Amino acid sequence: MASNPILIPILGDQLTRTLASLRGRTKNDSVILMMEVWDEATYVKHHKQKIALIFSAMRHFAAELEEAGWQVDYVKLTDSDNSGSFTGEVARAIERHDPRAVHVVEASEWRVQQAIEEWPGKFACEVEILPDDRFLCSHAEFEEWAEGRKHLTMEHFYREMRRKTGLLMLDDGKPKGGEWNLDKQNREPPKGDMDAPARPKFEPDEITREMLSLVKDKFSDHFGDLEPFEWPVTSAEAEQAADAFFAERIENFGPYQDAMVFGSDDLYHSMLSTSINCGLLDPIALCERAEQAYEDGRAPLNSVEGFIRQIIGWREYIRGFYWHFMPGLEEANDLEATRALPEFFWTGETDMRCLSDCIRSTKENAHAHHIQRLMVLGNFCLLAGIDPRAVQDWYLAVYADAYQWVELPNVSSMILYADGGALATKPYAASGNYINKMSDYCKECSYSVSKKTGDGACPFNPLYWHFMDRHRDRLSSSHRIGRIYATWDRMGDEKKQEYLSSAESFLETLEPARDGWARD
Ligand code: FAD
Ligand code: DLZ
Ligand code: SF4
Repeated sequence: MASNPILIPILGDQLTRTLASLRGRTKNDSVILMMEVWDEATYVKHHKQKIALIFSAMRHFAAELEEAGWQVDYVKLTDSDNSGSFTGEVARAIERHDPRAVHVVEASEWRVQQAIEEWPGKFACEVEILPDDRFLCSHAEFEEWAEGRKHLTMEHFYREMRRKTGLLMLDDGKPKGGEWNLDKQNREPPKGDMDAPARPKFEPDEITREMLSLVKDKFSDHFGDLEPFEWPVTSAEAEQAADAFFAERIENFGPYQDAMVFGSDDLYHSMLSTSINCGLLDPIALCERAEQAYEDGRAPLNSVEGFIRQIIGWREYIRGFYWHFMPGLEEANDLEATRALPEFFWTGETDMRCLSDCIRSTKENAHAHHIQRLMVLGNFCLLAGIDPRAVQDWYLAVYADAYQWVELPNVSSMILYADGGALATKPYAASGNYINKMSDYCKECSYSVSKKTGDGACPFNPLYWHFMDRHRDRLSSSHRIGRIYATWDRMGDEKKQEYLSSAESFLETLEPARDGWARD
């Protein structure tokens, strides 16, 4: 290399060939730095598959860059001098390469971005922090949109993103099909024989097998099954997974988005979040493919609009929301929930069939689909009043697609209403009735979903009213909830007391999780 190079650190969720820090650089004026570091692998005790996935994807990405002629300085977890942190490793790389500047793309997470922002003061060379333009909406654009709004309504943001991208838009500025949002068509309960085509599973190659051994050796006390390990770990594999989704599952994605079937973990979901979030897939390109499926007559508008809304609506909104409310969001606990997370969240050992199936899928796949995360696991945490910090740690640790920027607003704001309604206008609270309507869980559960109180009653039933009753002062002002309190008020005192004491008896049976599951 003729003169001092540019040092380009690439983090584990920045595995994108068109990353801003790589654009415009030449292969002989830059050194790429990738770092497996203990801090990242253990700030929560991530699911074993999540660590194997990130490390394997990082090593594959480094190998591809090298193959293309880039100089990559790759620090392995087990290198004897590894300092264990991004900052420590950049400092060591500066000593090795004497760069004229460090060019890094901003971190997706607050914790890491705080560390990066200290680099200019710490290092002698120039440090340039570039915006992550893999997201559609920049921080400044979100702030501009949020400015002066009483409520940050996702639907309004989503329409802006539709206009900005032109996705599913007509030339006259109207939405294709005449409506912006077809969610009402996307609430079909499961059919008797839901036989969704299986997603492609990827056989571990030599690099992945090495990572599986590493995880077995170093992270055996972390939650979750390591094998079978079937995630895509390269952009080529991730594209294959996307091809299969667009060929076989998008058609039914919309209608069955909220359906749950015992033992069926993927249904018609894309299963692409792990690849999108670490940078192997371009989210906007996926939306364009979805629109093409509609134009070609291969998928109905409700499926395509639903998919596009999840990505340019929810995913982008959640990211903007995170940066808007951090750092306070981590501490938010508007409903003053203090109960410990139950031990069964880590073991799956509960007689509640819905919860045990969602936790089984989480343990086996490092994945559960959205409605399981929201209306089974999340609903339980909300109704039982579990401490938001414990719930955050659990969701961040157990899902292979979890990074704090996307996990925290979904947990704190969407499921726990811990931010007092900044995201949702009312809590996503439901009794067993909802789960029974949208799944086949209840048929063979040892609890009875139709029984409201007492022995054998579905615990969600009394928990629902216990939640509503204990938060009445806080929630009754919402016009969307008034009807529910009217129902409660029509019940006699005796019935109300039965609900409350059933819920309390159930809550007393919950064994708190032992220390050490989520953090050392
Ligand atoms: P699909 O159902 O196929 O949806 C397509 C894509 O839309 C997803 O891949 C994802 O990129 C995006 N998407 C959908 N819903 C959301 C959402 N609410 N927020 C952001 N993006 C969304 N998603 C994560 O990527 N990481 C997380 O850590 C995460 N934690 C969650 C925690 C809770 C409590 C809840 C309720 C949801 C969470 N989600 C999270 C959102 C959603 O559950 C997952 O994105 C989805 O299950 C991933 O599976 P899929 O790729 O098959 O998604
Ligand atoms: C999730 C994760 C893990 C487990 N390990 C690493 C790592 O060792 N090196 C790395 O660069 N990234 C890792 N990641 C992803 C990072 O946590 C993620 O890129 C940042 O937190 C984003 O802010
Ligand atoms: Fe879950 Fe209640 Fe149905 Fe059992 S009866 S599966 S606990 S909702």
